[in-house]
Amino acid sequence: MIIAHLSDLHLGYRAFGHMEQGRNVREADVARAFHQAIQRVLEIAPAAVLVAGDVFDRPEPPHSALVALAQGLQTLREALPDVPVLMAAGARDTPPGPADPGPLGAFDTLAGVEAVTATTRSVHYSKLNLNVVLVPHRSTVQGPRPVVVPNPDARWNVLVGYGSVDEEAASLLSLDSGDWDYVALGHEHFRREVLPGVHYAGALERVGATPWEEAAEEKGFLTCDLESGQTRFHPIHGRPVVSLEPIPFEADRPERLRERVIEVLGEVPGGIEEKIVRIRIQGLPPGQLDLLEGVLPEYRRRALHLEVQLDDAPPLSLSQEVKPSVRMASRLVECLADQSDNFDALLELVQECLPERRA
Ligand SMILES: [Mn+2]
Repeated sequence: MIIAHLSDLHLGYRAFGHMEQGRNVREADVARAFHQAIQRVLEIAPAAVLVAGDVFDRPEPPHSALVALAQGLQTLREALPDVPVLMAAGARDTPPGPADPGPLGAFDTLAGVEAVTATTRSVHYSKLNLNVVLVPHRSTVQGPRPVVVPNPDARWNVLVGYGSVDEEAASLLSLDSGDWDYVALGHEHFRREVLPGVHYAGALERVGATPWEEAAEEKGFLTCDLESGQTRFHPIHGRPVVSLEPIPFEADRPERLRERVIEVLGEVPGGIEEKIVRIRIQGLPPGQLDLLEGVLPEYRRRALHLEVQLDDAPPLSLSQEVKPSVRMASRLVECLADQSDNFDALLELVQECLPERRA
């Protein structure tokens, strides 16, 4: 039996202020990624579809985001009428008012759709012999910690939760991974297996504040075959994000900066057109930004977004003379490898290497 696990859709996300036909381009990208995922889910035809939170980008999403979700659910329900869709609200779906269910609450009324926004809910599908426990964000931050236990009468037990599960006191969800056939998590935007069978699917698009950090990571969703425990990643192709290698500013050749920027931007495979691009310059004093005057507008027109980040100059390379600690450590390693050495010899070595002792 295959289940699909999506998370962090962030419908209604907007960024960079670019509009196309009256709509924020990034919002349209995020909706497109969601619809792409739905199409892929239809091909897979899983037994259940799980969405582990941050369905919306904020608790008051634009109406267009509500429409995008409604359309996605409608497509799923029409093509796969027997496949339940189970969603747990994330922090982004949860308004501060404790009695306010937030936008996801409206979707809980639909047949075949569970949209849990406040307290933990356990749903049993006897035909599938499947039990799903849904833990929304609010239940992990309000009142006593939710009790999450599998249903011993079900063949398959799956948990859908939002938050952190690492073995730290601050983690929001405590669970024994051995109790579950699969744990579908939301909150982290990078795909990651926390423990065997416990997964973050990651976001479908690069919706974080620093998309550059996710430039090299493929986005998408997961499926799991509960019989074999095998998971599979299904990539979704969102808007390309390009993070360019930093350009060091050469104070003695300031005119070189212009050339380097043009070179680096020109070398992006496939061009920078319609991409989200970051260029970093190391060691350029902000007062000298006018060195780039006239260079950037053309690239800004071509890219969807061009971010110029000024970094501190990299630290000077270590002095030629190896630092005492490094010297000491390497000598210690040598010394320990030679088992004939005794404690006195080690002590002598350490003293010899300490800076005070050096002539
Ligand atoms: Mn998120």
